[in-house]
Amino acid sequence: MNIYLIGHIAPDLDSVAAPVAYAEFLDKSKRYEDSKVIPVLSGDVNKETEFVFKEAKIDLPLNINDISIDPTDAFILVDHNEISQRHPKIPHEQVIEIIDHHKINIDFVSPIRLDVKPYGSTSTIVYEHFDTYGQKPSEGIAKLMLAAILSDTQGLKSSTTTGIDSEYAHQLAKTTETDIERFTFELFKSKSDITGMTPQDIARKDYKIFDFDGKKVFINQIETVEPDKILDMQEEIARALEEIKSIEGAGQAYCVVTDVLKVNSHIIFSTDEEKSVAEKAFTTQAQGKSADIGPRTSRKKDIAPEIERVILYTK
Ligand SMILES: [Mn+2]
Repeated sequence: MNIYLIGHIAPDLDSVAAPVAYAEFLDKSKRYEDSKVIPVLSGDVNKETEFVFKEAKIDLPLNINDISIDPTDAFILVDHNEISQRHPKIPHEQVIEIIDHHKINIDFVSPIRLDVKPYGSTSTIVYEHFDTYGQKPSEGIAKLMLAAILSDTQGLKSSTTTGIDSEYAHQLAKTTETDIERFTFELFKSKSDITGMTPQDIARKDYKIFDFDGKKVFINQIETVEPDKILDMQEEIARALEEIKSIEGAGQAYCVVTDVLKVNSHIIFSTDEEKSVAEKAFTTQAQGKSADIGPRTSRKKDIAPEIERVILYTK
């Protein structure tokens, strides 16, 4: 039997790096000795992920669409747990384990292994396994985990960053002889690259679909060192959000543009309803199709809960 490790749809770096790193840990620790542990992709990778895997000299995993799943195979969900963020090819009853750092929203009929911690990245939880069980990651895997921690925590600056993220990032930087500041800037640059992307691609660059009490809400986030490039396209992005809503069957859609150097975000929306939700959620005043929402840079901690609160409250 195969055990597939997989991140969320529209995978970001952590969602690709953590499954690959965790697969190495599971191999070394022999937890599932009778099975083959195989990381797989839930979708196309972004430019940052491409850059990091090249730097670490590690091959990208296969896409889940290119493998055939046997009823005896099992799945480990990495960096997500909600059904709305899960690849549709994953059979619910074949999930045996979840390793994640997001809010829990699950319902299983039988017991599964859960490893959920409020750290800045899933890769931090994975490295904690190596550390706790006295296993040493290979150099490439160490680099992947370091990159994912720095990426998810916006260079250890986001509000989700914990002391453990910082401690482990420094340990990994030491073993891989990496300069954290310089590497973070390279990650930011590769994240900001929108060459060849349409407004629709931009509006889907790093999205999550949330279920707020039965209402589907699409929230995309773009982390960039050049926010004006995106904000200048707000009309086109607003139109793309409209198309996305009808494709995804979502009631509302937002695109958050985060300036990772200034630690500040803007939110782009398309309808008056969304504008009013954004203004209430972040006590701000919209201008055109966007609003400045201040130093809120974590979607799961600073942004999604505020939108959810307004949607539930004004229901
Ligand atoms: Mn993550």
